[in-house]
Amino acid sequence: MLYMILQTAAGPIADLVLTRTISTPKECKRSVMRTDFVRYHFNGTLLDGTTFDSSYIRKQTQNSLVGEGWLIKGMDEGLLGMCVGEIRHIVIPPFKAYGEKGSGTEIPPQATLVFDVLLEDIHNPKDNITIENQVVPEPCTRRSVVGDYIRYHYNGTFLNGVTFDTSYQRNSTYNTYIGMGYVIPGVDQALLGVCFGERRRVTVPPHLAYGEQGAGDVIPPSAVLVFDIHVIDFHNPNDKVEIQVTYKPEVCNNTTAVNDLVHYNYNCTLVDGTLLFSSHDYENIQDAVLGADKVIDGLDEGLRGMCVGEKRLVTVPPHFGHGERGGAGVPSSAVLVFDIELVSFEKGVPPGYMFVWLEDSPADLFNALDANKNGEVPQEEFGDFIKLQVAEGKGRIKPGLTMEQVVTEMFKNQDRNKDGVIKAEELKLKVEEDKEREHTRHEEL
Ligand SMILES: [Ca+2]
Ligand SMILES: [Ca+2]
Repeated sequence: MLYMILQTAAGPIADLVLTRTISTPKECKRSVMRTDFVRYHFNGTLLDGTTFDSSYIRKQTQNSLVGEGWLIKGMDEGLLGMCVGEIRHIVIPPFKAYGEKGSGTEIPPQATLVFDVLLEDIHNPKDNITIENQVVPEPCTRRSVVGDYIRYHYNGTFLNGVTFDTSYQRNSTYNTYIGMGYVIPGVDQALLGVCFGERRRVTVPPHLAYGEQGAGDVIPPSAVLVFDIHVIDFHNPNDKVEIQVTYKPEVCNNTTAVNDLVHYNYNCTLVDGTLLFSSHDYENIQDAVLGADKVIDGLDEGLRGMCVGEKRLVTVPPHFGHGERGGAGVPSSAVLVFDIELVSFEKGVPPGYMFVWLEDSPADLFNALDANKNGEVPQEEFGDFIKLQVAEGKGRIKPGLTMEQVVTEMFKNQDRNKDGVIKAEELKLKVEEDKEREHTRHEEL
């Protein structure tokens, strides 16, 4: 009845749009200005309470530019200054609504219109993305660039706070290349220049998100999207294994190389420090023959050139680790950090060898083997010879095996007719065997 009185009162008050805020949100970072684009819900009634239109009945928001003549004059005015989440009661005199003619069958001539408006969304067509709530971990030694591959978690909401999608529910990160159009432009932009572990909130206007079309049932047309992003890690497909020496003993004469048997301790974490594996999980110290595909390529590389007691942080991009598929306990495309310590190592021999000479082998090897010069070499004589070479530093056996295992294996190979002794015509160096095999292969070709 109050409005009846106002409407019939004399003077300019009849031309005024009356607004009354019913409810305001706790936070209001932005309010409606001319040229903004808004999405709102409304109930429109006549003064007698008859509903003439309702966005709730239509089940979609009213979407419009403000102050550009898309709406009736009274609504263009009445929406100004509203915040997302605000509910406003707006009373519009006929002069600023449909005037003397009314509209269709619903709105009679000279009708004052009453709207209850809930503002859902606001942006300006000139908006870019905005980034706020940034938390950047220290130190940040690297920032993402175009072409990097990133893993991140996100929570996606509308401006009204309603979540439309979240990676947390899926329990795995969202992974994508950056700046290559695989995600909406606003997010592509927001993922640039981030650090490992960084958190940021990005607000994306619809023209940098899903536009006027929206996306399926999930994103309404012209919706502003807010993403709370948590960067887990990123890498570039060109990244190499990164080795940082954290401790180097003063004396460092011998260093590890391919074929060596290394004994090491390690902790393997994600870049955020989440522990995945540790050598402390095992009873025995970890060992591996370098270059023998025993460990992932990145760790193999990180263990080379180390001296005993040295410590390193080795950062392994996924293409030198467990790749896009991940592995047991390793997320797909994850960057791994190994904190390693070399405990000891034994110099190795090339693949296929049991023993290598560290200096020239004797000119007449059989004669050297046949210590008692009886023309044949049983296993014991053979074993004594190999032990002597190792003791004198002239040769080296395959690490990880006992001398007995090596001698037995070598003897078996040389005693070709299996009569328990090696004769001069049986004896052949592995190098010569390999040459012969190579030769045969070529002849076959
Ligand atoms: Ca002999
Ligand atoms: Ca024999």
